[in-house]
Amino acid sequence: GISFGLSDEQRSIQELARKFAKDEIIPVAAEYDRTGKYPSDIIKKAWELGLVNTHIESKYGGNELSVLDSALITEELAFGCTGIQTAIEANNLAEAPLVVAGSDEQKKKYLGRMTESPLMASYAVTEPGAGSDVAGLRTTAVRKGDDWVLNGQKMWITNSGHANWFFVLARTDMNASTGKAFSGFIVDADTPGIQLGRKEINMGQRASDTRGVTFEDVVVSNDNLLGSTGQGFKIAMNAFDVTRPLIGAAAVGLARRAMEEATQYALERKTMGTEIFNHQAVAFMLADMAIGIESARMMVYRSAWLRDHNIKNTWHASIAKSLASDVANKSAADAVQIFGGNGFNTEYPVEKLMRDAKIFQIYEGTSQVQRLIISRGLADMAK
Ligand code: CO8
Ligand code: FAD
Repeated sequence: GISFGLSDEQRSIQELARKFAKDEIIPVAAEYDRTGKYPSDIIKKAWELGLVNTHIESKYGGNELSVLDSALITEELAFGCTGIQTAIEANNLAEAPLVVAGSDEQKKKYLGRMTESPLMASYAVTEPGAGSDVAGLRTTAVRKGDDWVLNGQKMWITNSGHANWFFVLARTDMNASTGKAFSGFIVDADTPGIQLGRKEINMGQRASDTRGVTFEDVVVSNDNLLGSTGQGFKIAMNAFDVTRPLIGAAAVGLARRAMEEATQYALERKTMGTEIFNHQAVAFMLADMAIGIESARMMVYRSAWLRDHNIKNTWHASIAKSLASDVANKSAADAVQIFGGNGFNTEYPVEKLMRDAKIFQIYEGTSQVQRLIISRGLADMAK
């Protein structure tokens, strides 16, 4: 049957992450945003508490948390700062292709090392010429004896300046259909031929590290091919089934922060002889935030739960991700509105929330791509 309750263990994970956000992230978030400094020290502390790499199996040293458990952590970290949370979450994304398709040897080697020390990893799919259209990727991998040789350029790769290894999607067949034309590789970051671009200066989530990465005659052993040749596109998509619910959870965390900041402010700020909370136009903006947050969180939990029960969740993950992203953007923009002039100023926390929120509608599949997946699902159901 349906239960909306969290177990004692889930509540304690949530509490741990909430306390971590309060003590370690919130006090320094504005500073990391201002400087764009990479939060290695915070990530290390989070790693020590088991808040990073949450879904690695216990036999490789991980906590083997479910997607739903991970969502609880993600929402709390994002409440603190989504720039820092994205840096942490990008490890889960990079690891997801290994979790879904890695061999025991590959998992032991590459997931095992993530649990032994606080390393970072990156998921390198997007290119300068192809983001939404993954089938349009131009990076190639050509077989040479026991190795593959990779050439191409990736763009917007989170954590890449600090990554120990990359998941890389490359075309291995020029003629095959999308589902068979690509292969996924694990590539050590110190392999000759890899060149990192500069840290990009982004609108928000500025503590996170995003760069272009060039692969020039990068030799990768066939041992590092994930699954079999031609499976890469499906592996890359399947990884999103794990991580899109978590992007939704992060967006919910940001929206909740906006709601709590704006509620507090509205209860204190006075105009026309009363707290602005008593003006219905203001109170109803807060009510709309609550409606959005509660609904989006339910979809996040549902899409995560489906995945945890081995039920295909692609459609629900897209609904959760797009709904939560839109809720985060509306909530953050309305929080700025409620703060009035102060909302527009960096001395107050909400302008950062508005800048940070925008990327949720872009990365891990834009809001349009999510609607493409959702509408295609409707057509399939109607057939
Ligand atoms: N699971 C398994 N297989 C799948 C899935 C899936 N979820 N989805 C599609 N497939 C299969 C299809 O069944 C099909 O198989 P077959 O050929 O056997 O019939 C094959 O893959 C091709 O599928 P489509 O025909 O649907 O392919 P399209 O070319 O039409 O493309 C999309 C589909 C949906 C448009 C796809 O290209 C897409 O998802 N685009 C968006 C890309 C994206 O999300 N990029 C994100 C990059 S990562 C990122 O942004 C990280 C941000 C930082 C995060 C850090 C953490 C916070
Ligand atoms: P485009 O695909 O060119 O899209 C441009 C516009 O057209 C968008 O509004 C889009 O929704 C719309 N559009 C495109 N196709 C369609 C369609 N068929 N129907 C309707 N509308 C459409 N990628 C990684 O691989 N790894 C990462 O770690 C990573 N991290 C990122 C971090 C940041 C900060 C950013 C900005 C991006 C990151 N990305 C990463 C890339 C991200 O996933 C892409 O930017 C995103 O998928 C969109 O691709 P694009 O930028 O090429 O836009």
